[in-house]
Amino acid sequence: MNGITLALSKGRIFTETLPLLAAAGIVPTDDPETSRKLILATNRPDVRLVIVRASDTPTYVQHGAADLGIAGKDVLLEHGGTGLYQPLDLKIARCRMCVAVPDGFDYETAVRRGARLRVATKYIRTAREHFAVKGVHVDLIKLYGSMELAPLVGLADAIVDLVSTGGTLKANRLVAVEDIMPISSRLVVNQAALKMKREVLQPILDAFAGAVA
Ligand code: PRT
Ligand code: MG
Repeated sequence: MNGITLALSKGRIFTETLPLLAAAGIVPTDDPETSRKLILATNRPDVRLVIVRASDTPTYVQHGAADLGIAGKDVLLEHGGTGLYQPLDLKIARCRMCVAVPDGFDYETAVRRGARLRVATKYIRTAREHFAVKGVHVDLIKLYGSMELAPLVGLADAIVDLVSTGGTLKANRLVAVEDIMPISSRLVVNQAALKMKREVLQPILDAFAGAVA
């Protein structure tokens, strides 16, 4: 294909990317929230969008199935970033990566005593790194969603998860006890595509950069 393919997940990333696309003169002709199509056309015949699971975006771009994509830093850290050029923090879909425990659980004391903590998370790599640096012994339990449930039913002592409004933690009587890092979404570009398709890609990257600034 001569044109370019942009990988996006639906939901917050798609919604918050629309203004950036508009700045690059790109308007999708379908709405992924209502259409079941996974390949969406745009007003530009040389630009199409593919709708993928958020955690799959780096994989599509790494293999060149998409030339560029938009993915959360959380997702990129777990993927590792192989084969990806990451030129731009788009500052969208912002949140924080946190450690959270049930309200009343004495996390500080547990850590100080060197207790072995059971931590449930979707973000194994990030969590392993965080606790290794702190010298805290953990047993990591991989989950794919609804991490907030794990401490409530005795699967884990703590979770590592994303927090934006804090509403989900509150509703489940959990409290954030550590901030691991701020998270936002990044533009990722296939390294080979950047060389081969620079003429089409560069103006889009520039428009995104202009819209973010
Ligand atoms: O939903 P799916 O399982 O397909 O994948 P996903 O959850 O990875 O995708 P999506 O579309 O929900 O999120 C895409 C990206 O948005 C993530 O990779 C993050 O970079 C970013 N983002 C920003 C968030 C949040 N804010 C967020 N609040 N991703 C998830 N959440 C979840 C969080 O995990 C927790 O369960 O929302 C809940 C907390 O929200 P508050 O507002 O109650 O604090
Ligand atoms: Mg989600």
